[in-house]
Amino acid sequence: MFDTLFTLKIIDSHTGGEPTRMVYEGFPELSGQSIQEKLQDFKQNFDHLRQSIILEPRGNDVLVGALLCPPSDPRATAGVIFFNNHGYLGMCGHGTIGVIASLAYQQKITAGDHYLETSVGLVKATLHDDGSCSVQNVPSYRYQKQVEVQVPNIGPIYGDIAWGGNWFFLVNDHKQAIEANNVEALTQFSIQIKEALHKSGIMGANNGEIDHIELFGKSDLTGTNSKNFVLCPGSAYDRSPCGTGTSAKLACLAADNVLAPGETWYQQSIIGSVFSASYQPIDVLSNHNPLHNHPINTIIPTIRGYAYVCAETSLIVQDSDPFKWGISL
Ligand code: PYC
Repeated sequence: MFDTLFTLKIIDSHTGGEPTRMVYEGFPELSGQSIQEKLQDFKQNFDHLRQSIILEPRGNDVLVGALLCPPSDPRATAGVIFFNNHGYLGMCGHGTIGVIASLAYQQKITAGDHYLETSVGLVKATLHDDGSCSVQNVPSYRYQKQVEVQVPNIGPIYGDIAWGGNWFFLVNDHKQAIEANNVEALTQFSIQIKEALHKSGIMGANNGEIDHIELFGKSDLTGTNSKNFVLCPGSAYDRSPCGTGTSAKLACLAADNVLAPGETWYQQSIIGSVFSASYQPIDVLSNHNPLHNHPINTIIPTIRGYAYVCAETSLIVQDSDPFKWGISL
């Protein structure tokens, strides 16, 4: 007898090379009204399903999961909980673009504006006629400028702490080559910074853990402003320019008065994919993020990119499978 324990229907896509696995059927109903409440239920009672969906042998360390849930906000097309090999993400820019492309593939949405409810606020995603998607992200801001962290065997590193839907430490001055053939060294360097931040007790507002490290270098593609390397929680690097990381970058550029509202910033990723991005000051738009008071210089970023659908399939988990909850080393 075939001992199927459960089956989950998924659509895989990638946004600028960074994969998203949208789970749209088969997941147990989560308790709670808001996505934040549902996230708590997911964490407490179904974390083994996160591992089964994301970890090998069904997934991999680069993958970001996006569980669709009923939204509590009547404006939203869907609620979405983002997760990866390490745990849960507040917002995910590339993941939002992936979800929109997947919903369009399923013919559940057409071109136009759509809202998604995330655990850190409502985001507006606009599917354009050319297939690209603009994400108007949650309010983003720089929390602290040029914070010093002493990194063992490296020395002092200075970076900005900014919120873009996740917490980032953004470093311009690092003497590393931001090149695709240097990702191993960049990963180790960024892990050391992250560990040093943690050991030094350096955090975002409200003790938010800084779980993304973003290094910047000169872009090598005409028309782009910058190239980045983003270390995600779980130690995989973002193949895309990172939607929340680009939002955090815009917040720093806005705070430094080097990018005007409405001006476009082209952010290149370590593998060469590009997001275009711009912002409006918070008072221009009335988005609301309940998790954060809005400090001075808060902006509403908009990130635009393309996602492509790669697979539509079912994950099958057999009860007798010794790796039914993934391989966690
Ligand atoms: O695009 O925001 C993003 C993201 C976060 C982690 C991976 N991608």
